[in-house]
Amino acid sequence: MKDVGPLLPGVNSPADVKRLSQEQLKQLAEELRSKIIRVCSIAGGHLASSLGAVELTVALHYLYDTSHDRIVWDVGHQTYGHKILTGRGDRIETIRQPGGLAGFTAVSESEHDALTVGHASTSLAAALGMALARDARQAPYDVVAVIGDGALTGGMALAALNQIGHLKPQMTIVLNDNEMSISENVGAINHYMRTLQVQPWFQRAEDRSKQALTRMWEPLGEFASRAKKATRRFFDPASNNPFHAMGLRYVGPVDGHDVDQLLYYLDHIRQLDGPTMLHIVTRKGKGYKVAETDPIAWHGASSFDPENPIAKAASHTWSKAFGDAAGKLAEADDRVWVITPAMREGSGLVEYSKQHADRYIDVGIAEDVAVTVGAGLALRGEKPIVAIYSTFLQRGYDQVIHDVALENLDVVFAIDRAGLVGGDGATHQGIFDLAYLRTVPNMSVAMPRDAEQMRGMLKAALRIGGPKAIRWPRGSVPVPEDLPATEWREVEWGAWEVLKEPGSRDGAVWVVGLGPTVAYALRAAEGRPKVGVVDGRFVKPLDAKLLLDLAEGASAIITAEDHTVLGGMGSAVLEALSEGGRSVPVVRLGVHDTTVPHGDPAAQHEELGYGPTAIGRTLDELGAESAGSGRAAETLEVTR
Ligand SMILES: Cc1ncc(C[n+]2csc(CCOP(=O)(O)OP(=O)(O)O)c2C)c(N)n1
Repeated sequence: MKDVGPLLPGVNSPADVKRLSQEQLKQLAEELRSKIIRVCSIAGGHLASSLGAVELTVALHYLYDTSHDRIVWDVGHQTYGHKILTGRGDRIETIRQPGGLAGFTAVSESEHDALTVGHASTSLAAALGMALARDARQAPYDVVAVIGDGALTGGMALAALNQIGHLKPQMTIVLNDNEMSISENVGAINHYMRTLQVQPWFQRAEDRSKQALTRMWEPLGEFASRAKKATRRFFDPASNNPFHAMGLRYVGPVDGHDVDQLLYYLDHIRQLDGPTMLHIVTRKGKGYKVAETDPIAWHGASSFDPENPIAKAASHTWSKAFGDAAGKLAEADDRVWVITPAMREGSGLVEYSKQHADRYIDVGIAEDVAVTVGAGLALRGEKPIVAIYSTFLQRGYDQVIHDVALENLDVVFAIDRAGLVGGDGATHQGIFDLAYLRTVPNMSVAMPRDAEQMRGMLKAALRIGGPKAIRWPRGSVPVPEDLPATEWREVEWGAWEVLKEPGSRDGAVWVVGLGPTVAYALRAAEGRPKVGVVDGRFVKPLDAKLLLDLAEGASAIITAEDHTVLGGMGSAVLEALSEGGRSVPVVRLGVHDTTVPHGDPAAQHEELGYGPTAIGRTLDELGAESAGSGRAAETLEVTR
């Protein structure tokens, strides 16, 4: 078969993929790979995972028709190839950019995206639901779930397998095993999968597998006894195979970069009854040397020069400041532990994990487990810090209430990525945690405005005890002085801080900021004598005494937060004013009951009305103009 030039420009839909010959698919996969590298080099993205799934993507689109068949990609971060093959090639360069394609699959983006995702481990449950719906309506479509070995560590995925093996609908589960989560994968199933690949019978069985597979749907009686044995071994390789034990047919492991093999197995499996797991082995970053060598650095890449690729690592981030702080706290107290649900790199814990390996736990993508392991440690007198992203703590909410808060246990929640997060978009926005945490009895919720305060809060939280949540945003922060934890100044728990006094408190407009909005408020208040600025760094316990003092004589209070206003800091302020019997107009700035897509956070803060310019506009509306602007104070209108 001779090449017919570049294929990708002529492939704008799955129908175009199907028009190619099977021999051309390898070339299509390579072209897809080059395009993904180029796209990620421009603006970054989930490079390594998408490269590893290229052959699988091509094979799936060759066999299935995603305008009606449902392919449910777990997390959805590996779908750059899928997006290109499903009519989005012309916009793929906009991925994760403001107004561009989403970084994950999204039902609202394309009919070819079966599920809106971003969080891991949901594919199997969703695919089960789809298969049940199909069977209830006797509809003629196929359901395929694609899940990585990392995502399989999530309890949701395992619980869904349990149901799938019980209900046994026809479906294919592709287990894309590259031995990696973002960092090296963890857990007992992961270990089991490693042993599976080195068993000598596997090599022999793989050689015989095609023959065995062909015979799968022959009447059982026709099986020759040798073929029967080979089939059994390949399909259910060991009696203790956990997937087999859960009621699934298991096939594999198979080379996930061999399009012919993938087509062969996928095509046969879809003709079998019930659920079948096809275990494929792939290499994360496949086909791009740097990404293959260092898939951790290239999991989520920043822009790079494709000729001279160097993975950029941000240096002075909040995450790094936390990791350093955790290391110092663990040095000072041997009861301090750090638990991460599969986010070692993102949470700044690489150094910590080496220095304090005996008090570091990566539980896999299992946020619920992270929280309750913390509870267990605390019950035995240890001092756990659960390091977790705001958006992922949503997965551990019941555990926060039920396992930690009810007994007022000493668990510190170190919450990263609080606020808008940028390219990851709607599924990852950390804008709900204040609301869901401050309603929990015994829980404290705080947000530092700089890394020194973060350290002071962590230190105080560990000393005081009880459930304490400390949150910070994504992004950079100046590095604080390098001091041992014993020399850090604790932040007074529950105390707000006045950062700018107005000319007179009488008739003043106060802006209460939180984290990044503190700096915004200070900027907006510059040159405005009527305006005072407060750091509302404790949302719970709120500094009600100071708040009520400030409210006395104030003409208005503005709260600004990188969070939904429903249940957030502004709501807490309103509640405290109401309970304290103070009546003062309050304008709450923040996210107003809406989803927020991917974008540039600073620009979005302005658009959503709580960036520095937007706060300034609100101050103008409230009659708190700059000195000398000459505009008279107008009737107060609380518009937001
Ligand atoms: C609930 C949840 N926790 C954490 C993450 C962050 N995360 C994104 S991808 C990923 C690793 C997934 O590994 P795997 O499923 O094996 O896919 P691979 O990238 O290796 O192809 C993690 C931990 C997430 N998306 N969702």
